[in-house]
This record gives sequence, C-alpha cells and structure tokens, in this order.
Amino acid sequence: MSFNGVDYYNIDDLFSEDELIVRRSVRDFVENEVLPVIEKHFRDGTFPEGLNRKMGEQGLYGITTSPDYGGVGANHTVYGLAMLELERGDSGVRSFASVQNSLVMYPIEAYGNEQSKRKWLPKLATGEAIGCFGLTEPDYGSDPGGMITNARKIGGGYLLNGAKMWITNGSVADVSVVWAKLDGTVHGFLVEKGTKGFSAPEMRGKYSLRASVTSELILNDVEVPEENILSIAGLKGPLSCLTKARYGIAWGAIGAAMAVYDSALEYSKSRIQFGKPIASFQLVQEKLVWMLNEITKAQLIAYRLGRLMDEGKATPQQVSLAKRNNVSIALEASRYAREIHGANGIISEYPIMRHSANLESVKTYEGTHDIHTLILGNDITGIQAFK
Ligand code: TGC
Ligand code: FAD
Repeated sequence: MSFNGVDYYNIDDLFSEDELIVRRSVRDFVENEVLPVIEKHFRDGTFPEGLNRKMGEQGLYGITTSPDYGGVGANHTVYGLAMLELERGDSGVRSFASVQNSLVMYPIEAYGNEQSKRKWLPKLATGEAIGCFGLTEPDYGSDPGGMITNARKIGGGYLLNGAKMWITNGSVADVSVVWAKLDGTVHGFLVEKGTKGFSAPEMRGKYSLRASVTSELILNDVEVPEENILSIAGLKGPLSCLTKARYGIAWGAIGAAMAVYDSALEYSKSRIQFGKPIASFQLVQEKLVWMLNEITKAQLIAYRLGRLMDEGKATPQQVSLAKRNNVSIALEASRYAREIHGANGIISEYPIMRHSANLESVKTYEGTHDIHTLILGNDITGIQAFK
C-alpha cells in the first residue's frame, strides 16, 4: 500500500496500520462513489446527490470529534489522510467534509453548550444534518475583523443582522455557524434553517469548485435563543476553527497534486510524438520530476504537521506554512500536468482542468496564499505587515 504510487520517500512506513486502513477505505470510497460521477456533477454545477449520507456512513464526519457525541475520535493524522483521499477525487467533495468536520463540528464541540452538542453533533456525524460556517462578508474577506454583521442582546436571546458571502453549503445547511459582533466583539451563533428572517440563496456562475454549493447568508432581524451563542469571544474563535480546516486543506491539496501527477506520468508514457513517448523528452521529464519533488516535500510537511497536531504542539503559523506551500505546489503541478496532456489537458476525459480550476479557489479560501505569507512573515520578523 503506498501514497498511490507517489511515495518516493517511503512515507507510508511512518503511518500506523490503523491509519493506513482508514486511508485505504477512503480511497476505495472515492474510487467507487466519487470518481464515477464527479465530472458530470462538476459540469452540471451540482454536489452529487446522496453522497453526503454516504460520507456520513463512511465515518468521514466528526473524525476527531469525541465518540460521546457520535464522532470517530481518531487523530489528526487520520483526518489528514481522509482529506487527502477525498481531494484526490475532488476539492469540492473535500470542502464539504472540511466544513462539516472543522468549521461546524469542531466549534460546536469546543464552544457549544451541552444542549447544542447533544442536539447537533450526532446528526452532523451521520450527515443527517449539514452545517456551514459564515465568516466572510461582501466587504470583509481577508480582514474578517472588520465584519459588519452584528448581534444585539434582546430578552431571551440575540437579534442578528447582516450578510455573509461565499459560504460553502450555505443553502443546504441545517445549522449555520454565524460570526457576528456583539458590543464590538466577535461571537459565534448557531442559526437554524427556517429561522424567520434568515435566507441562504445559492451563488451561481463559479468556474471553480463547481461540485460544491456556495451561498450568501442573509440575516434580517434573525432571533436566536440564548443557548445558541458559542462560548468564545474575539476573532480567535473563528480563527481557531480555521486552523483546523487549513490543516486538512494542507493534506487535501496533496491528493489533488497526486491525481494530476499520476495522470501526467501515465499520459507521458503512452503519448507518442516524433516517434517516441513524450516521457522520453528531457523537458517533459523535468516537469514530472518537479511534481514528484514538490509532492514529496508536501507529504513530509503534512506528515510532520499531523504528528505535531496529535501531540498538541502545532502552531497556527506552522499550519499556515503547510496550507500555503501544499496548495501552491498542487496548483502549479496541475498546470504542468495540463501542459503535458497537450490539448487533452483541457477536456473532461482527464481530471486535470477540474483539479486546476478547483485549486484556484483553494488557494484563495481559508486565507489567501498572500495572507499566509504575511502570517509567516509576522511570525519570523515580529513585524506585522498586513495593516
Ligand atoms: P489578530 O490580531 O492577528 O488575531 C486576533 C486573535 O486571534 C488569535 N489568532 C488565532 N487563534 C487561533 N488560530 C489562528 N490561526 C489564529 N490567528 C490569530 C490571535 O492570537 C488573537 O488572539 P487574542 O487573544 O490576542 O485576541 O487578527 P487580525 O484581525 O490582525 O487578522 C489576522 C489575519 C489577517 C491573519 C486573519 O484575519 C486571517 O487569517 N484572515 C484570513 C481570513 C480567512 O482565512 N477567512 C476564511 C473564511 S472561511 C473559509 O474560507 C472556508 S472555505 C471552506 C471550504 O469550502 O473548505
Ligand atoms: P480579499 O480579501 O478582497 O483579497 C483580494 C486580494 O487582495 C487577495 O489576493 C489578497 O491576498 C489580497 N490582500 C488582501 N489583504 C491584503 C494585505 N493586507 N496584504 C497583501 N495582500 C492583501 N468564507 C467563509 O466564511 N465560509 C466559507 O464556507 C467559504 N467558502 C468559500 C468557498 C469558495 C468557493 C470561495 C472562493 C471562498 C469561500 N470563502 C468562505 C471566502 C474566502 O475565505 C475568501 O474569499 C478569502 O478569505 C479571501 O477574501 P476575498 O475573496 O474577499 O479577497
């Protein structure tokens, strides 16, 4: 069993048998349930019907959540491996799982009260309920601290007003984790589907992550009960969730990179030009070697980061480095793979253009590449350069 053939440094030897078993089962799941249908859904701009419940049955939600609340209770390395295998299928499918695991189940488990945990976590774990995470606003993306969405204390709860944009799974969510300012400080609120004044229209026209639902959240005098406020104040609330999700993305992007590398290697050996396989030309080999080299480095970063997460020692900045590097090399790998496939690189018979288009979003969401550069720059120099 290997990193799907891309395991140049025998990194598989570092995983436990249990971790490898989970990876194998997620890989099989993707082979059977995702790859046969994903091109059609990407073309149609739809998330595969029924896949959510199957992902729940497969144990792909609540991977690090306590079994007391229906979760799997596995370590972060298992979570990472699962994200890698899902994104080998499609970044949109991995996005669905990232949001459910890290941006919805994590904050409810970490900051929700007992009632909210009992109410939501078991249903989110099976996929019976879907969640979303509303931080970004039309005018506040990289700078979420400036958000306009606000909450006001009223008898028995809070009144929410504002708008969120670019929210994965917003229109299909049963529960939305909405971040809003209460007396000038950011707080999280659980907003249930169907609450008066709350709507989540789908955003159309994406050329990227087409098999993922993206929505606005509109909050117009939305009343949420007292028990739906999360027990964390300040921007560190949403940012702590993002640390978990960015970690999963750092693994996921390797899956997309491996998929395009596998396809390019295979193609280069069978495509004949000038009487020889194109793999025999030095310029093609250079591209393949670049991909192998960068994928191997990304695997090592992810592996080490996973162990640091499991030991509770990873810093958010280490997560930023992994997200920044791994997504960037995956996108670059998809561009090299596109070149190696020639014209065939742009058609849906090969997964290249789909991964490439998806990775453009992945490079932007969960903190853009440049925002992670500045997070790292701040960490090493002590000088903050984004304000
Ligand atoms: P700053 O003053 O630096 O920090 C405010 C407080 O937060 C703490 N903190 C963190 N805590 C946990 N994890 C992290 N990663 C943290 N980063 C910072 C920090 O220590 C501080 O705590 P305290 O106790 O002192 O209050 O905040 P800032 O306003 O200067 O902003 C910093 C900046 C720019 C790095 C941050 O705002 C940022 O990361 N911006 C990027 C926004 C972003 O990533 N948005 C993502 C939206 S969700 C999404 O994209 C989901 S895609 C889903 C999918 O489909 O997969
Ligand atoms: P901006 O912040 O306007 O940035 C534009 C450009 O300016 C970028 O290149 C950026 O790096 C650069 N820039 C900004 N500030 C600085 C600076 N200080 N220094 C240097 N350069 C700077 N959000 C959610 O809350 N929940 C979700 O579920 C979610 N899902 C998403 C799904 C998709 C498909 C996409 C595309 C986005 C999603 N997002 C979600 C939003 C995403 O997190 C934001 O798009 C992202 O944080 C960037 O914000 P922005 O698009 O407003 O870009």
